[in-house]
Amino acid sequence: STVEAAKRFAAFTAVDRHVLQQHKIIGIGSGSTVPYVVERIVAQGEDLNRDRVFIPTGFQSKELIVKANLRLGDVDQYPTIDVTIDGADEVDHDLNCIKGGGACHLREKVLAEAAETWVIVADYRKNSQVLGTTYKAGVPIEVAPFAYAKLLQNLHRLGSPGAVLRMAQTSKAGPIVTDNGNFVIDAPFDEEWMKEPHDLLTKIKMLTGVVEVGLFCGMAEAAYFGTADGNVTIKW
Ligand code: DER
Repeated sequence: STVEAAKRFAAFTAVDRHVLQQHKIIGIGSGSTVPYVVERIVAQGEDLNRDRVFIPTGFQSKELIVKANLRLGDVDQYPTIDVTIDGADEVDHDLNCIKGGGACHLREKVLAEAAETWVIVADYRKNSQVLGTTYKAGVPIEVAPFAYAKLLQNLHRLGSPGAVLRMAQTSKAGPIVTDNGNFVIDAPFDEEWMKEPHDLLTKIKMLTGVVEVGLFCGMAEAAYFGTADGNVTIKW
């Protein structure tokens, strides 16, 4: 499909430009675009990859690394990472992102912060001006399970009357549980709020029981978007 081809081209372009010979510690994000990142890194050859270690951003990311026979490392062994490549749910004109559609944003943000260079790869659907325009499910917020009911009340009061606990739709009764054993609340905010994502991030982060917020502000070096006509758009 054009979306898959767009993801693949974005991932290949970003790897070719940002995963260079001298890079030894490489962070691998989560979602459906990063498998193409791993594919392109594997294609760089065993000689290069033998001296590298790959840091996952969750269970799915770890499986990708292991299945590709790449060397697995952990962020506590390698607190500084040369480059991390990850997906996003939406990216605004300033490279601020909504992340957490896959409920992996706590470890993703740890690796984004630990990376000298953090690069986003996505298809054209994620390329936006103001957050919330295309990704309408709300800001993903990882929360401590015993605090979720209080947090829903506080988020409703803060400005998200539509905030809800993320329920598993299929194959599990009850709420989604993250790799860290936490719940996720999806909190939609109106455009006024989403025009100031850093301010919104701070306000949400301060609420008791919040573990991490799926707003990544001022962290990305560049964003690569595969386009529907087989090209790539780059924001930096
Ligand atoms: O949850 C996330 O932030 C993931 O990176 C994910 O949402 C990225 O989306 P993708 O599956 O379209 O790459």
